[in-house]
Amino acid sequence: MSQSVHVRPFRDLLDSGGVVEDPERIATYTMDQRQLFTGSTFAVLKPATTQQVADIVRLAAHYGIGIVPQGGNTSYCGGATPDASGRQVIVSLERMDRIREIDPVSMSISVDAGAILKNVQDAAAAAGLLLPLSLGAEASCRIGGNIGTNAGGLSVVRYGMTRDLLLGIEAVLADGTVVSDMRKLRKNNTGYDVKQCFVGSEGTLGIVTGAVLRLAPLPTRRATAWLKLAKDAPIAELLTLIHRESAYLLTTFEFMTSRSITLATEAITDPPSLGAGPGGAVLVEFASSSRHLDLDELMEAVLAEAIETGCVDDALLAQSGSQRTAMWRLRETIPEGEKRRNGSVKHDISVPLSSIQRFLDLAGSQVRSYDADLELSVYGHVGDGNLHYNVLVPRDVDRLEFTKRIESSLSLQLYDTAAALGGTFSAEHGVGRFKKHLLARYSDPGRIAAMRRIKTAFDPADIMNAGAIVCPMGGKSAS
Ligand code: FAD
Ligand code: 2HG
Ligand code: ZN
Repeated sequence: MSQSVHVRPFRDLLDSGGVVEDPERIATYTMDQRQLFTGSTFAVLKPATTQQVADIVRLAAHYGIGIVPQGGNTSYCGGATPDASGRQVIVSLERMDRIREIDPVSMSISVDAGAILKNVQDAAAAAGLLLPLSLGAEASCRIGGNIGTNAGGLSVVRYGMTRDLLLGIEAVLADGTVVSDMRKLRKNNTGYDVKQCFVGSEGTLGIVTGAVLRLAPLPTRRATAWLKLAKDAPIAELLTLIHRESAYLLTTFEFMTSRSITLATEAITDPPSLGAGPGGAVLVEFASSSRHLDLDELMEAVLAEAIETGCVDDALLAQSGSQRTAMWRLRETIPEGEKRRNGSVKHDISVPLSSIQRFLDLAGSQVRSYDADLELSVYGHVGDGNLHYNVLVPRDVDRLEFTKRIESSLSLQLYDTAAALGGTFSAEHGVGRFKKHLLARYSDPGRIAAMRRIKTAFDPADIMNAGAIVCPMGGKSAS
């Protein structure tokens, strides 16, 4: 089928703003966030309503055209990128970005799936509430993408991942059926929890068009501290102490090695000089909506106890909003710092918290014996047992070649180690196209069989994001 034959039926369905055919504009949608792979498509479709999404899906199914849903295209595993066949169309939700309703009493917000995360946070804040999902890409990623990847981020230790925030959903299935379940109920045990099927499904089961998200009281008090860790500080024990003593007010526990901090520092024009101890640094935050609590006092007491244990060499409690912002900026700029250098080979691993130190020790020796000259940038959401154990691409080498080499050798050793400790090769970034082979390598066959049955039930013809995660039963390969 020629390109124009592909696109014609969609042109009839959407207004002119709803079909992008210009190759230059298309190119901005077909390259993945890490610039590792460029796919191909004949058009980007931008529906404005759920009905249009359903019509697109029906047409695509009729013509045997594949669909790749896309939000902000900030994901790391190539799940939002079409394959090279040119037979998949991108459906971008960017025109569906409305805040539908805020219910301050039920503490919920209903939105279109194309709403930008930051805009949803702001709308909630304007109503005195918090959408407790926060990540470095929040100014570009969209709620449908957050649901598609089950995004985690910087406050999971207190509020959980996207999965934990989802109360209701609206989605279009692979045959155009609309699932309309935009309820804000906290309790609803009426059979299978269908909305949860879409969480982490990376566009392979349907297109999410709307969501109801759980909100929390907006913190009015915060205490933010930068802890410099002693050599070989037992991070999990430090976390346990801080968690226990924080009266459930701990919202963030972010670990950073000094190399990661330096990378961020180099990427900031006027960087704060916070530094790290020999064991790295941790950003800790307590937050509360109560005006009756003195969080600084609580944090000071907790930090004093942490210093007494010998885990922490030194701690700085933010004395002003700008000091707090500077601490956060340093943490959030690490991915940008890596990118500016020449990128990194990313390992988004998680292990049970009790094994985090063991992972760091074992992985460190694996890297040293693989190539003692390799540089690492290790940081992450240790409060959730999640480390970004990234290998920096040397400045003077070809990034793609280096990435390929590391991913086919050292990465597997690191993932083996995580797996042996009961961990995983993808904590929060998903599987997409890039990590499909890892799913086959590390997942229990029964689990993969169950996933393939779910895929088959939702999308037997493999219309929805074929090539990501798993294929249906009877498809080309085991996963
Ligand atoms: P996209 O990249 O557009 O899509 C992601 C997947 O979801 C794709 O498979 C796509 O097909 C599918 N999808 C998109 N929209 C829909 C829809 N409406 N219906 C069904 N499927 C859909 N991630 C974290 O978890 N934690 C972090 O801390 C974090 N920090 C980041 C920091 C930076 C600087 C960057 C660049 C990325 C970061 N990410 C992080 C990764 C990324 O931002 C998240 O995965 C995010 O949830 C992706 O949202 P998106 O809208 O960009 O989705
Ligand atoms: C973060 O925690 C993101 O900042 C990005 O998940 C991780 O770039 C990375 O490896
Ligand atoms: Zn992360």
